Amino acid sequence: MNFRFPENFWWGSAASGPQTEGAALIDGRKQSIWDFWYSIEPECFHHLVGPEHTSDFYHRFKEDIQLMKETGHNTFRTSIQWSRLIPDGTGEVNEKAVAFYNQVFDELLANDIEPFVNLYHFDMPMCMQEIGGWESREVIDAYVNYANTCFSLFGNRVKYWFTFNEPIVPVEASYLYNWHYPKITDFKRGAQVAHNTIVAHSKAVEAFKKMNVDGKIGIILNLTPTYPRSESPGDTAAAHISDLFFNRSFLDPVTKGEYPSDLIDILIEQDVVPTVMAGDLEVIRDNPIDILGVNYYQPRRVKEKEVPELEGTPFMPEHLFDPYIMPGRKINPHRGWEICEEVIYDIMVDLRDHYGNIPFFISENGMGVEGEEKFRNEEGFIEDDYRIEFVKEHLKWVHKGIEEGANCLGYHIWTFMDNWSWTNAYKNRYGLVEVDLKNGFKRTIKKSGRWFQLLAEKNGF
Ligand code: BGP
Repeated sequence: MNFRFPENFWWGSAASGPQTEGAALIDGRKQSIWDFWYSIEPECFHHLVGPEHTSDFYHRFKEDIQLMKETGHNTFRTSIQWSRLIPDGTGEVNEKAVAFYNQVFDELLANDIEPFVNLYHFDMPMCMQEIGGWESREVIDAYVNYANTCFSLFGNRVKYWFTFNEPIVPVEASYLYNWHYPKITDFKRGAQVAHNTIVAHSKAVEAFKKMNVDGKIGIILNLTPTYPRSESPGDTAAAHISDLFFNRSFLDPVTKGEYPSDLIDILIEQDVVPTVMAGDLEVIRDNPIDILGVNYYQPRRVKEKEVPELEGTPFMPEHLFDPYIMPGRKINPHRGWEICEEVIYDIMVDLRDHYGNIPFFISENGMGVEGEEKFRNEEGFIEDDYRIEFVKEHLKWVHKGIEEGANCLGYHIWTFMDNWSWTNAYKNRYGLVEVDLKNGFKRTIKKSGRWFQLLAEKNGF
């Protein structure tokens, strides 16, 4: 074996409630923005497939947890759906949801799989969106109440908590680039959403600490390190700015308790500073996380802005740099994302050297592929050697980072079983386990799932 990992390393996968539970409006759950958006614009979703079924984990979690065992999991992350637990956003708790999540956590624990629980995975309850979503202070309070409810209901079973998954994605997708509902394109409103999300996060961490829950709390960030086209001052300045917007905007406040000062300078200069209420900066300062989840898929490459924006165009970060496509880059054609394995090591070194060597784990990394059924072998399972290679090549760099002192505690693949991926629906498959939509969501372990079991058993490869 060439790559042995530290003892008690976390091997497992990540998923989310909205992408796997199905049972959309069953047992008291109410709409999230996804259910609502699908009801008004189904054409925005690949093959018109919406969030109503999504793999049916709600009914099949026992079978699924057995498959997690068979694929070597010692840990598994999913998320609680706010719209299931507290269907009206605030107020009454849905007892059927409590029973469901308790059964899931108990079943995981009974199978020696540690549950990691995330509280928010892009899934704003529709009733909360109607009162302003993350632009509203009321929604911050409602979220903190929801988080508190989760800690007190499940804190006896769950020891690893995460406030948000990729909180920058709703900012980008719903407030800057017109990808997701409510499709607003307004930087200042996006900045408000980002700030309010960080306040909500910090208040949830504060509540967790006050409650003295026996466990750790953190956040999951998608880090997309930025590389300049060249070492020229213009290109490196462009990369620095992009890094401020897309990585350090969230990473710095949740770990160091403050926003990068040069990011604030840019917002002031562009006249897009969000409203900051009394006490916000203090709550951010006083509540650093215990643990960080790092989702890594792709780097970001930029170059100096070539043609300046027209005077008066509403501000966007891309006014300060241009995207750069590196010649000869390796790409996953199904998703359009660059594959660059060593970037995962650069993230680890950055966390080691600039973020106090904070404990972290790779909380998502994976490869979405369309049309996987063509790789089915005679025995009936999918031979996804490309996925095994993808994971191995990333793990080599993770191993090197650990050897050089980075504080990495585990590796979670995205994802356990093929699932519904937002507007891409079931287009690209990421699972260790196939979900056959034509055969009642039948589950079959792929070659990568079998390989992952050996990886976890041997604690290396
Ligand atoms: C991450 C999200 C996941 C998952 C994954 C794959 O950004 O946390 O929810 O969807 O990306 O991306 P996609 O589904 O867009 O292919």
